[in-house]
This record gives sequence, C-alpha cells and structure tokens, in this order.
Amino acid sequence: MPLLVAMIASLAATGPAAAEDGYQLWMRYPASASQPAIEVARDTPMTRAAAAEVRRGLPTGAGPVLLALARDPRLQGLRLATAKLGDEGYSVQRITIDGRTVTLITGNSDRGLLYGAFALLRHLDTGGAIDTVALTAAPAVTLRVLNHWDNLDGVVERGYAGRSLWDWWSLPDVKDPRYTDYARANASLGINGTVLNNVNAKAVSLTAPYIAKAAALADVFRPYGIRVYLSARFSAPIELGGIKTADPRDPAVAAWWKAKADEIYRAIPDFGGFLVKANSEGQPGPRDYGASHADGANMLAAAVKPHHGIIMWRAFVYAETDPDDRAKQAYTEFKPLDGKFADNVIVQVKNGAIDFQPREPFHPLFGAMPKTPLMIEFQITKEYLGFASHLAYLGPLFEEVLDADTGVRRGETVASVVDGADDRHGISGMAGVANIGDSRDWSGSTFNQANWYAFGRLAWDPTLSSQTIAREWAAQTFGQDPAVIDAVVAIMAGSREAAVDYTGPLGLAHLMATGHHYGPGPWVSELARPEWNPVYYHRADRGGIGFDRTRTGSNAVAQYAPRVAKVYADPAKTPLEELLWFHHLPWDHQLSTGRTVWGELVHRYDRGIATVVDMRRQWEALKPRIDAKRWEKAASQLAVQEREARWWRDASLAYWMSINGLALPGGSAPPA
Ligand code: GCW
Repeated sequence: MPLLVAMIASLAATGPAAAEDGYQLWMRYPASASQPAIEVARDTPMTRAAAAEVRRGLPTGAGPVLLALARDPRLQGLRLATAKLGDEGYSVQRITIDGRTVTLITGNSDRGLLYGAFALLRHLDTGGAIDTVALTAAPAVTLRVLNHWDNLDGVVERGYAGRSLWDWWSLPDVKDPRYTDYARANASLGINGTVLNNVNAKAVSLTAPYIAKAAALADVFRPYGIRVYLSARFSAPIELGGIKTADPRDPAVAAWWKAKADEIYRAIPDFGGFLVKANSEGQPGPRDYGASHADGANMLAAAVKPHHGIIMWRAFVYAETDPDDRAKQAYTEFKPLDGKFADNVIVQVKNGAIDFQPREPFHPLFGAMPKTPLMIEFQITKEYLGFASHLAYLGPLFEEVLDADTGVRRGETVASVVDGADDRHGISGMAGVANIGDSRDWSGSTFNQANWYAFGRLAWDPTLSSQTIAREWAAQTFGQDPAVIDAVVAIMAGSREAAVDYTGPLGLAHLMATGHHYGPGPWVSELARPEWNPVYYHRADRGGIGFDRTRTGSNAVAQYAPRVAKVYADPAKTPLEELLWFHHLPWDHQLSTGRTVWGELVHRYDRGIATVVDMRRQWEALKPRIDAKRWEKAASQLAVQEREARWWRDASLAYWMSINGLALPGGSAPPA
C-alpha cells in the first residue's frame, strides 16, 4: 500500500527571536539556515506539533528526518525493537530506507513521535551527533503532572514568578501563544498532565464558564500530549448544587458529582480528573461527616470512572487531633486505608512527612501502602528555600528522596514504590508544584528553570542522576562550551546543601518566618496552633536541641520499616543530615566529625555561607561567557543570597546562644 508522505511546508525555522531574557527556557535552538527535509507518515495534530518542533530546532545539515509509527509498513523489514516502548516511548535512530539514510523517530503512538522529536533535539543540543544517534526510552511513571497553585484571581499561592499564566478573564476566547510555549516546554520533558488551579480550591472553578476556560486550555495543550485536571473543592455540592451536605455517602451528593463530571467531559473529552485536598488546613472533606478519606475519594472516583478519569487524593493532612507529632498524622490516617481505594484513585504523598523543607527524611507512607498506588508530590517552587531569589538546584533533593531505601522489601526504594512496578499498579505518578508564572523567564530566575526541568526529567526516569540532568540542562541553557557547563554544574551541585546549611543544618526544619516562610524565625512561639511554631520543631532548651522521635519521644521512627527504624532510632547510626529530626541531643554531644552538636551546627552555618560565596565567585568568572541580561540577573540574585545566608546564620546563632548560653566555638564572643 502506498504510504502517505506529507512534506511539511517550510516556515521560518528559527522559532521566536533569540531574546536573551530566558523566555526560551532550555529550548534555545540554533538558527538554521536551510530547511531540513522532514517527512511525517501520518498527519495528526500531535505529529504536526512534533514535526514543527523538529523543523524549529534541527541544525543545518542534520536532515532528513522521518517520523513514522512503528507499525508503518515501510518499517516492517527493519526489525526494530519497539514492543518495549509501550504507549509513550520512542526510538530515534539512523536507518536506510529506499536507499536513503534518514533519522527515524518512531514509537507505537503519536505521543512516542512527539517525545522522540524532543529527545532528538535534546541529544543534538547537548552535543550529540546526528549520524550516531540511537535513543530509546519509555517513561517509568504514567502520570507526570504539574500542580499549579494558581488562584482564579491570578495570584499564585507560593508563586514567585509573577502572576498566573492563565488569564481567566480573557479565556476562553483569547488563547495566548504563551500557552503553546508552556505546552512545548512540558512536552519536551514528557510532562503529560497539568492541574490548572490551586488545591485550596474555590467551587466556582467547577462552574460552566470556568469549564469552558479550562476546555480552551485543554485544546491548546492536547497536541502536546498534556491533559488538563482540576482541583475540586469537596463541598462544591453545597456551594454550587444547593444540597445541604457534601457527605460522600449521600446519594444526592454522589449524583451531583456524577452530573458535574459528565458536564466536564462533554467540554473536555480527555479531561484527566480531579485533585483533592481534603480535611487539611481548613479545607472541607469527608471527615467533616465522619466518613473516611477512602469514602470521599471513591465517591469522586465513581463519578469520573465512566470517562476513564482518575482522582489524585492528597495525604497532606494535619489537624490538632495528633498534637504529639505532626509528622505522624498522614501515616496514622492513611495506612489503615490501604486496599480500600477504588482502582482509579491514586494517593498523593509529599516527599516528606512535614512540608517541603530543605531536607526531610522520606515520607514513611512510601512502602507502607502496597495495595494503593502512591504518587509523590515534590515542590518545585521554593517556598522554604529562598523563593526565586536564592539559587538552590533541587535535583539532589528529588534524587535523595527517590533513591531512599524504604527497608520494606529488598531493593525497594521510594522510586520503585512510586513507579508502581513492584505492585503492578495500573497507575503511577509524580506531581510537582509548579514554579511557573507570567514573568518573562517563567520561573523568576534562570536557575529555577532547572528545577522545572529536573522534575520533568525525573518524572520520566526516576533513576537519572541529578548531576546528569544538570549537565543536560546547562548545555541547552548556556551552550556547549565545556568550561561553562562545568562551572554551571558546579554551582548547582552544592547549592541545595548550602541552603540546608544556612537555614537548618543537622536535620533541623521548619524554622522559617511565619506565613510567608522567607527568612529566619526559629524563635517564633506564639502562633495559635503548636505545630505552626518553629519552637515545636527544634525543641531547643538549655539542655539540648532536636525533636525526639524515638521511643522516648513521639516514636515516629516506628512508622518506618524495622530496618530503617533501627537506624533512625539510634543517634550514632542516624545520618548527621537527619540527626536532629529524630533526636534531642545535648549541645555538647560528641559527633563522628569530632565536633559537638553545637560546634557542628556553627560549622555548617559557616559552610553554607562559604558555599554561596564560592557560587558567586564562580558565576563572576563566567561573566564574559554568558549573555549580559541573564548573567546580570543571576549575579544580583546571588548577591541577595549571600547577604541573606549571613542573615540566616547570624539570626539563628544569636537565637541558639540566647538559649544555650554558649560562646561560639573557638572562644569567640557571641555576636553583639
Ligand atoms: O505548607 C503548605 C503551604 C500552603 C499549601 C499547603 C499544601 C496550597 O504553605 O501554601 O497550600 O502546604 O500543600 O496544601
């Protein structure tokens, strides 16, 4: 049968003007002088998007390229190993067809072609050669989603990059071209879902006008493989439906949600489903009616089930019900529900048991609910790591959690729980709280773009190393000069540990100022609920510092598998990085480093500042090699970071000294 070969008309191949303001993210394709020959064996909106991207990004002389499904008759003689690619994987390789050598992008679906197109461009932009290209990959995780904490009034909760990208006022009529660039950037990483609105949701987001607006965004995103999801307010049947209750066991409530789901699917046939924050920080939920989280999730799951939708139900719950240790609450409440959730529910668990701190031990629910798919939630926006002003590359944080050994089964890591393979869950997922806004550079700083990038790459392949990802990103963002890449990667590599050091070393956490969480506030003790106060977390007194989570304290260690619990129960075995998370120790307790707890704390605060000073020095040296606009902005931000790292250290040490009455090690007097 003759093959339909569509030659795509040539357009300007250079993409948006090469503005040096960070708008292009990591997709700074070289301007191409000639038009590459691109053949697309199938004409669909998604293959058109894939081909357009290749045309935009392919360097001169790198053609021809053929995009064709694995089942394409022309490929049958080639014995390509495509079975393992699944629905979303791709293979990119050189083949000879009709006597001609071409670069083939193939997969079992249009999505494979789309992701293969981006993989080819990444390969070339990171220094790979076209004539030896051989790329094969399939995602380990099925749901790779961003969570936007965007309010309908344009304010982004915990957003530090301007206002929301979604212009709810002008939608659905005006489709800002930026929505397409957003979709391209996400597709380049394999992100395949986006939750448009804040988990602190307003019921109005489920009304007809907002459904139409969401549908308009879904139309823009669809060719890029991105599904739209909405955060749902659990009490919406009361607010919108005039029903007296939102009790999930009430048939009228279930019927309301079913009708609402049907209405949404009429407008958005591939709608992904709902994300729900229930009974947490004042949000309504099933517990208000004595029903369980599973009752609530399953009722919603039934509403979206006929449309193949899913429910992402968050386990981030805390209330005054367990005053003894906030870190224990999610486990206490969710572990007994293992096996009770419908098969289209996935429970979304933050990476740690408190709240996106610069460092937290992995959440004890990972490994503890084998009968339930758990998706991990990371925070890409840096609520607790200096907003957009501080440079902190989160790749090492994500990696550290994903690689953590749960101790439950041999070889089981958080990543292997999340990818669902061990328990053969039908769905698996990774969510990242977006750091995206309408600022020209999307994320408030060039280096924050790397956190979006790292999240996306790890959601596709949780085994990638943060170092590899940093190199990839640096090459695409700053060019292929190895000296630049080395320096940029070196700056990134130590940056998250520096933030840990100057804000809360040795496992201290939640010491930030009230409300906004920017800057130090370890002394805060007057807030209404005990677990809102930093003093609740560090428990410093004249005798020592740290939260005793062993048997003599809250016994949160018992929530981990015995093998892990044994390590965390013993201060001599607990890694120094997590020491004061689990133990309350005397200030003069001797550590393996040869220093006391107090000496080590001071040392690490100083080390954090030294790292930032070094990051600045390295960035200074890059001045001649980086475009002025991006260089200047990062340089100014690094100056802020150094000043504020000192502020953190000085304020924290002054406070600790007011409690322990000790001098600085080495005999120096406390600061005035
Ligand atoms: O720690 C908190 C943040 C809130 C956020 C909440 C959550 C969306 O400070 O701003 O609310 O986490 O994850 O639900």
